[in-house]
Amino acid sequence: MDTIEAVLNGNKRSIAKLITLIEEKSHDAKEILKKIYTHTGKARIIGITGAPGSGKSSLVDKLAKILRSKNKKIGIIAVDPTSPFTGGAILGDRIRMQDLALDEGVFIRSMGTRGALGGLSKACYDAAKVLDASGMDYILIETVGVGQSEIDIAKLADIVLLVMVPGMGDDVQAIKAGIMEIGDIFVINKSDKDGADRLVTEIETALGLCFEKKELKPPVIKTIATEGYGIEELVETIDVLWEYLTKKDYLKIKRTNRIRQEIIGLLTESVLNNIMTTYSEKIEFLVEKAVKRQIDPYSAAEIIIKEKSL
Ligand SMILES: Nc1nc2c(ncn2[C@@H]2O[C@H](COP(=O)(O)OP(=O)(O)O)[C@@H](O)[C@H]2O)c(=O)[nH]1
Ligand SMILES: [Mg+2]
Repeated sequence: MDTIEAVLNGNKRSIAKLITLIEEKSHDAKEILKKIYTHTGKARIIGITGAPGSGKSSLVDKLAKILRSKNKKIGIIAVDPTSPFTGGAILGDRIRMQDLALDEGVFIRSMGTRGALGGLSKACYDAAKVLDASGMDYILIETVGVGQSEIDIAKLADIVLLVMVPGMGDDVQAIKAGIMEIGDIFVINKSDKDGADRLVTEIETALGLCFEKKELKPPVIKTIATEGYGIEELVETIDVLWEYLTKKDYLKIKRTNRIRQEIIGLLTESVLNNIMTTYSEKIEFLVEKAVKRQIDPYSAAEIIIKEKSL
């Protein structure tokens, strides 16, 4: 069980290997994850989401550098819906983050979204656990904002930074689409462009309506990631929000929901797998019958459930 020791000691090669095992859904990975679980729960998991090109990677890079100057250990996971080896954006990220990658206190990994329904995969969730157990103080998870992944990141992260840029035209739509609800902090990046102040006002107005009765309205921070402007303020805002979430037990509630969802998800997967393997022929037989309208789908499902006597 050297791997466990090495991972807990923050050995980057062992961490990388374990994440690969997780991606391959290896049985060993599951056994190791069981054993390291008690060492998780200390890292602050920060999700960074927003449209492609909004500057998420640039922000992550600058955030990581400031956190490093405070001697914090950082894990970075870049989730991309395309293969990590074909995406030009990821290549760009690699080059940009090269100096970070050489830093002993930083671990960077890009992961695909395969596995989950177009969203953040279970593997990403487990990889975050590995980084957490390995002693990272912060885990920054960047996801391309294309629908389901934003919702998933909100479930996975303790704090979600929603990145928006002025002049994209889709900002108001995002507000309408309810994506606003997942942001704990709104980052208006590319504030060097026209319309940044107008976007801030628009978002603050929308948030004012959403959060009328709630205690804490999500802060809105202007940044220029390429120049490092606003990043110190962003780090401070994250810290203040962290204190608040901890003091009010909100963090505990959020994490409790996350763990409950995980257990229910595992149960669902296991029960379903079990049924599918044991009753695949019977299910096919019932499918044929339902196609011929000799049985309805409800009764078909009930027959299987009764056989299984769940
Ligand atoms: N003008 C300006 N450009 C930026 C800013 N932040 C990032 N960029 C540029 O926007 C492009 C996309 O940035 P990237 O971080 O890869 O975005 P991502 O796709 O959201 O990860 C890059 O060319 C960056 O240099 C900013 O604050 N202002
Ligand atoms: Mg990126």
